[in-house]
Amino acid sequence: MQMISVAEAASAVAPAIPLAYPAPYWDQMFSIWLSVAVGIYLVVAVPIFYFLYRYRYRPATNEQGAVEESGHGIEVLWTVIPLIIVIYLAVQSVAFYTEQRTPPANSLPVKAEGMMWSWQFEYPNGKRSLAELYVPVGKPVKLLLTSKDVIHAFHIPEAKVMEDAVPGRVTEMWFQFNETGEYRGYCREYCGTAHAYMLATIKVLTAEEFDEWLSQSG
Ligand SMILES: [Cu+2]
Repeated sequence: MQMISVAEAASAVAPAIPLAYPAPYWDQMFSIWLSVAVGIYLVVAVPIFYFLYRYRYRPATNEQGAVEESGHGIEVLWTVIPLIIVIYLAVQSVAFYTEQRTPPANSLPVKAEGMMWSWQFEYPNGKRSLAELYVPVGKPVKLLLTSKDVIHAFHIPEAKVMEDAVPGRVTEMWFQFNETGEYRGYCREYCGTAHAYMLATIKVLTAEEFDEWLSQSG
């Protein structure tokens, strides 16, 4: 029960409506791992300093350390407790990872093709855009990535998501913005001279604006 309350505490800290998904899954996972790590650190480090002082060297009184004969109980305890913690972290991580990697069923599929040195996007009705990715607010978007030449990677810092764009292969990632505005997508795999300028502007529109943009012949 102690373990679950750590997760609950971490999720309670996250803002009600985050700017972009799947960022909160990473943030929650980070909070959980940090809480567990700090807890373990305190359990280990605080007694170390106490024992350093408690059993410090004193001439003539304790020059020979006592031999402690302890039962199996303590060994079982320090094996079972870490085992439970590790199993908890593994199960929790797989759950968050699965959510971060699995596009929701109602995702808008958009093809993204990387090339030296730009991004081209193609929407379900065949409309294309270059270096500008138009998406509706509050709706998950599934990017189907590939590349025309070398390996690139598409990265959206606000959504804390990144995926390689590999020639001859289709990879996928998903994200969702909950506020309209303009955000940046970056190429995050070094791909040559103009790699640093291989950006995409993500234009997050209202649903109406997006439908209107999509229906205009471009
Ligand atoms: Cu690139």
